[in-house]
Order: sequence, then C-alpha cells, then structure tokens
Amino acid sequence: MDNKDFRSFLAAIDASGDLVQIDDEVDWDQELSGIGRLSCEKDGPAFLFNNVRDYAPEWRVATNPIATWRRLAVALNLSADIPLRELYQVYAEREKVMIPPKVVSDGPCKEVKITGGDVNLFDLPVPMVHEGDGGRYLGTWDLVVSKDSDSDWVNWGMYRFMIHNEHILTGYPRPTSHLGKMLLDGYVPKNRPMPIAIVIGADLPSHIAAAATFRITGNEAELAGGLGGRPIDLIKCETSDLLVPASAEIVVEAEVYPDRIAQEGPYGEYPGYRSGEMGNSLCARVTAITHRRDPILTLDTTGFKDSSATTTSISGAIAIKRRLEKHGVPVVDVYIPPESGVHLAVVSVKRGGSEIAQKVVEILTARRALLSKIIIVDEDVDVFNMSAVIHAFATKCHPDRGTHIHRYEGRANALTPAYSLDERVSHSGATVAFDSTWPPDWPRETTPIRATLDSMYSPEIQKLVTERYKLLGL
Ligand SMILES: Cc1cc2nc3c(=O)[nH]c(=O)nc-3n(C[C@H](O)[C@H](O)[C@H](O)COP(=O)(O)O)c2cc1C
Ligand SMILES: [Mn+2]
Repeated sequence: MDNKDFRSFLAAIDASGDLVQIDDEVDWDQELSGIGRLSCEKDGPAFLFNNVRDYAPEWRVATNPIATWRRLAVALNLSADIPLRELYQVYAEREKVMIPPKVVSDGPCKEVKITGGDVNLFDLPVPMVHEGDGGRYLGTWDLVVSKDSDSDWVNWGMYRFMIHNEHILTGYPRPTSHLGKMLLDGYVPKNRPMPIAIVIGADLPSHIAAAATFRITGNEAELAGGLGGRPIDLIKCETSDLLVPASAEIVVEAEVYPDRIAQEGPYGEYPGYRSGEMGNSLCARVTAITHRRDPILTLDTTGFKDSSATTTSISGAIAIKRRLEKHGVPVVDVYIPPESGVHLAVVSVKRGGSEIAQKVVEILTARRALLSKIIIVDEDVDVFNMSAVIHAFATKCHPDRGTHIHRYEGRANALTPAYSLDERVSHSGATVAFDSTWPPDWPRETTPIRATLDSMYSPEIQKLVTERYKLLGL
C-alpha cells in the first residue's frame, strides 16, 4: 500500500486484521458511533458501515480510522506490530522531512459536484455521535483548509463542525488554533468572509498532519508529504481558490461569516467527557459539496481512547521533547499515554531533581497549556512501559517535595474536566509535575536499589536466568 488515498488505507487495515465491515443496516443516530465508541474502549478494530439507515447504499461510513497504535502504524506504511518506541522514532524522523504537494487538474473528489441551492447537508449520512450532543457532527475526522488574509500561509487543522441547518455549519476551532487566529486577526477586522474547505476521507498522512502539533505558518500539506513519503495531490475548490487533497471522499466548501455567530455544542470530547453547554461559535455557509461517486464519510467517535489518543499524543509528545531539549533539559524520552486523554505526559531525564521538575512545568505551560499532569522519571524507567512508570511514580515521588504545582491565567484548557465552570470560562488552571526521580544530591550508597532483575542482579546472573527461563519454554 502506498498511502495514496483513504481506500488504500482501508485495504491495508483489512489485510492486517484491523477492519470489520458491517453489511446489516445500522442507524446514523448513535448506533454506528456507539459501535465505534465501544471499539475504542476495547482497543478493537475500525468499522466500515455499508448500509446506513435512511441513506442510499452508495453512502458508507467509517469510524475511528486510527484509534490504535496498530492502525496509526499502518497509516504510516509500517507494520501493524511495530514496537511503540520505534513508531515514535520513525514519526519523529519523518516529521523533519517536508515534501511539497503537487497541483493536479482532476481527481476522484470531483466525481459529483453540488453547488448553490442544491446543497443540503442532510443528504450526507452525518451521524448523531453521542447522546446529549448539540446536533449531528460532520468533520470529527476531517481536515479543514484555510488561507491567511495577508500572506500565502495555508493551514490544515482538524476541527469539529455541527450541522445547524441544511446549508449552515457551526464549528469549534479554538481561538488559539491556527484557523481561529486567521479568522480573528485577519478576516473579522476586515469584515471579509473566510473561505474554508472541510475535507473528509483524504489519505491518512494528510489527516495526521492536520491533527499534529505544528508550528504557526507551517504548511501541513508538506508535513503530510513527509509523513507519508510522497507528495500530496491537491486540486482547486469549486467556489474558492483553496486547494484540497484530490483523492478525498467528500469536500464541503464553505464561507465563515465575519460578522455572525451561532450556537454549537456540547459534544463528547477527547478528554473522555462531555463538559460545557451549547455556546457561541463560528458560523459557516456551505457553498458547494463535491464527492466521489460512492463516498465514504469518516468520523471519530470522540471520547475515551479516540483517535486523538494516538495522533495528538504522538505529535504532542515529540513536540514536548524538542521544546525541552531547546531549553537545555536533559530529556531522554517523552510519552503521552492514550488513557490520559492528552492530559498526562511522562518525561524521562538523564538528571532529575526539584530544579529540573520546576523548569519542565514552567516550559510546558508557558504558552498553551493542554497538559495538567507531568510525571518525571529517571532514564532507567521506560516511559512506554506504564507498569514501570506507575512503580516509579508511586514509590519515588515525595508526596510533598516531589509535587510542583504551577498556576496560570488565560491559557488553560477549557476542556479539562477537573476545572470548575468559572475556571473554564476564565481559562485559568494549573499543571503539576510529579518529580519521580532520585534527588541528584543523594549519595549512591544510600539510594534505594530497585528490586527487579535488571537492577538487583549481576549481568552474569541476568544472562543465566534469562536463558534458563527460555529453556523452560516460558
Ligand atoms: C479527532 C480530533 C478532533 C479535533 N477537534 C478539534 C476541535 O474541534 N477544535 C480544536 O481547536 N482542535 C481540535 N482538535 C485538535 C487540533 O486538530 C490540533 O490542535 C491541531 O494541531 C490543530 O491545527 P492547527 O495547529 O493548525 O490549528 C482535534 C483533534 C482530533 C484528533
Ligand atoms: Mn497549523
């Protein structure tokens, strides 16, 4: 497989045993998303629903493309069984390679074109994802293209959009997101509508790039090229000059009003909770929909261990490592466990102690603060092995000296479930670092020794024991 489109990815996860197709009729109203939800919680497969209630058979729906490391690996053209540490290494290497996209004049996403008054968002099998959501959500696994009003900067981000009526969407790109910034700093002051394109079912590297932590003014299409090892084919929209991945299943072209807002949410979200009420948000008028003849609509059944548990976590952890290195922290590895809803990072360091813990929490909360907990461990603790991490945290973190709390105003994550309504509204919050390293000034002789095979036994005994263990067939 060569990552060329969403269907080659489906074929690849089918081959690796990570896709289940369902031909029985399922309901777009919570049933298909409920199946996807359960699968996330059980580390189960992705689903392709071939028969959606109320919709013609050419419309299909796929859930949670990459909610497991196995599927993320396949999306990057790697073996589904690759060890997690290696997956992180490959991702970090490829992320440094930018491959510019190619502009093409024809592509599958143009097979059917619907414009103007013919547009009706309810013609798409857009699911009601969870009970209690504010509406039916389109683009929970999307790629939203926008262009800066004053420069050539084009952004791709993954942001949720809710159907307001037949031709209006409301959306929740955070004000701090790149799309939010383009809108608030560029189009709103000039009172100009902002063209966007909500792309659904493009090749996987494109969506991974859209969800990734990436520098402002960076071009995610080039990042997608690097991640997938091939240039992305782009094609012009019908109603704007924006370019979209030509292989996409569905493209919804729209214009964000500079002078109108509408109600959006609530929505069951990536921390694993629905928090908050319906609120004011951006409002976009759909100008065209183009799609493949037999389109597949994708969605992330957002919640505990959804697709952000892999995508946002891996790119976030690698970004954290780079930032700590830049500030002179002797960092070895960083891991964000999927179970943490992108709220906890584990950082291993060559030399720990209070000073380093304080520095780490200050660096990681200086700008946007999405994490609320950081566990810092010595380098002999494998950050990818949660049983080793919990052991270090439970035994080495001093309940008083080891806890470093950093409070901030105006930049806390409004989706952090632990925060009160007041804290969420004012974006005030805190992040705590749990220093689970030995104090650097403790003499070797009095520092406790871990009672594990790799720490408490000589290399000779370790070898002997491992061989014997193997001989026993264990
Ligand atoms: C499934 C999924 C849904 C997401 N939904 C949103 C969203 O609705 N709003 C938002 O601000 N970020 C959302 N994110 C996170 C952004 O995609 C992520 O922060 C990305 O880096 C944004 O791109 P940008 O830095 O170019 O703004 C989502 C991520 C995933 C994986
Ligand atoms: Mn961006």
